[in-house]
Amino acid sequence: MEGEDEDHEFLFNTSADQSFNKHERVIIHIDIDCFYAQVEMILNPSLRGKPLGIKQKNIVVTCNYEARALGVEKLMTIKSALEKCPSLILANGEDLKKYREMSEKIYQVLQSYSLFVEKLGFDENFIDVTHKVVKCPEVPQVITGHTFQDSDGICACGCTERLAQGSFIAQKMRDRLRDELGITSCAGIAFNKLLAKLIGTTHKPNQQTTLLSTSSLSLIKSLKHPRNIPGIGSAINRKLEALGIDTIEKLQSAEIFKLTEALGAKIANQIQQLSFGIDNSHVKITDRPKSIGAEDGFTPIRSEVEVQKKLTCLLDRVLELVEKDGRKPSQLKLTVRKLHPSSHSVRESRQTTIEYATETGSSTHQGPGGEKQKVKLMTTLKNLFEKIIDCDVSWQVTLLGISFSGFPSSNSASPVKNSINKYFHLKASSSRSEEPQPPAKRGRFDESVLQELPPDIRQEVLQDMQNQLPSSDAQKPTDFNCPKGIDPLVFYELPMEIREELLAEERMKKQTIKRKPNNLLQYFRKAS
Ligand code: TTP
Ligand code: MG
Repeated sequence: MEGEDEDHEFLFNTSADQSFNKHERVIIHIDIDCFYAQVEMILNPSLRGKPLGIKQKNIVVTCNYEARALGVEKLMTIKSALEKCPSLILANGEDLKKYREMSEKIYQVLQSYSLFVEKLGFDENFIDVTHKVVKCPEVPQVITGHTFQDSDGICACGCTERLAQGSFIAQKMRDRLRDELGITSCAGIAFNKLLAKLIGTTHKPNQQTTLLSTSSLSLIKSLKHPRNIPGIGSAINRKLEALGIDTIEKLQSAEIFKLTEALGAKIANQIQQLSFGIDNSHVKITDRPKSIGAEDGFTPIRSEVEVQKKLTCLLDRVLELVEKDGRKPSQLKLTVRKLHPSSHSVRESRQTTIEYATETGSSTHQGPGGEKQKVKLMTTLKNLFEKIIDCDVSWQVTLLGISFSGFPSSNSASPVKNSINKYFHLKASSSRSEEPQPPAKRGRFDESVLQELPPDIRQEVLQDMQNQLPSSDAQKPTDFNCPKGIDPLVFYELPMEIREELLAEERMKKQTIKRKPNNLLQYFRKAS
């Protein structure tokens, strides 16, 4: 999202990996156009073509581009927005459920292109498509969409060709979002996350822009003030201003010891590198929590009525979190801390399977459906409590905790899992043949091992596995496995069986085995 004022955790960790200093990577940043407004227009098409604002309390958090043309801006008060545009239609945007659901669908579409998708808020995603980029000289080098280039210089490392292919992939992603979900978006394509995010905003709405690496410094300088660099929020900015640093150039030439004194070494280094457009951070695969819960500790309570009061409050809090998360849990756990007569405490938990209804009528479970569900859940909690505490003898409790888990994982059918399986199968396969292996021949891998790894290590493992994929993996066309004379991007779009057939033809040709002319190969050579 634009316009963030807080210093959030660094999205752009510049110290991550110096080997990325060249322009090896291809990163796409996708930001949905007027996100909440688009969702409202999809749900109610009669709003299309009319100026529409989405309100939360007395603020217009966003508005469609018709309203923007009439002077309405994001984060205006409703009063000023209506002064600018009296015909503005206002939709209530306080129930986030529909936006969250669309956000999830967008994420799923993007994940079908690359395992490396990092979700940022509801409507932004970074996608690393480096591994999708074909190292074939015959690939079209034309950039799809706009190009940001302020000089004639072209980098010799091959990044322009890679970015051109990235722009082609970005267009495909955006086309799919439009065709499948009816959503339009903007994309930025560059060799790092920071630059991809920045360049994507230069042509809006429903457009995409590619930044050539030779122009990255001028893009950064065009931001003018350091506060316009994503990652530099108001707190850092205040400290920079106190040092008299109010332009990008001043930040670039600032003495590092002065920056370090004010901000600490880590941030000082990071922001100075950002001011040169350097960002080596990885696209981190977005993880979701395995459980959602809350606990409450208190002075000892001894009656079931008090327990019920506490659990009702806790349940309300946790249901709100579950609702915000948007997934449907299948397990409910109660944790109780019992105070023994000898005054030592013991924690004990019990868990059970639940039927959780997602359509409860309101995001805060206040509707009739929500009330019914709460009553059912309270009964379940009471049963769990009675399994932990024998209510017939005296007892004291000093903590209660509720947690939901057993969410339908992104795991079972999602493209992520499939991709992870694929990579592990390949890695674990004893065969290092250049030929694509049928799934049955591939090794098996316990995926939980991957899930247990810390995110950074997991990222490295996945990256490493990608690097080790046999070049014949049909998902990853390279100059080695794309038949000569065929546009690899055309090749990549073909169904797997056709690709395998083409590769088989090519191999046979190489082995100079006499056979009749290859019609399939001829066809694609002509077509591309
Ligand atoms: P943005 O991507 O900043 O805005 P947008 O998608 O509406 O418009 P643009 O075409 O310029 O990208 O934010 C995404 C959604 O987040 C937005 O639709 C509404 C919501 N939002 C807030 O809830 N609070 C905020 O302060 C902002 C800026 C956005
Ligand atoms: Mg947006």
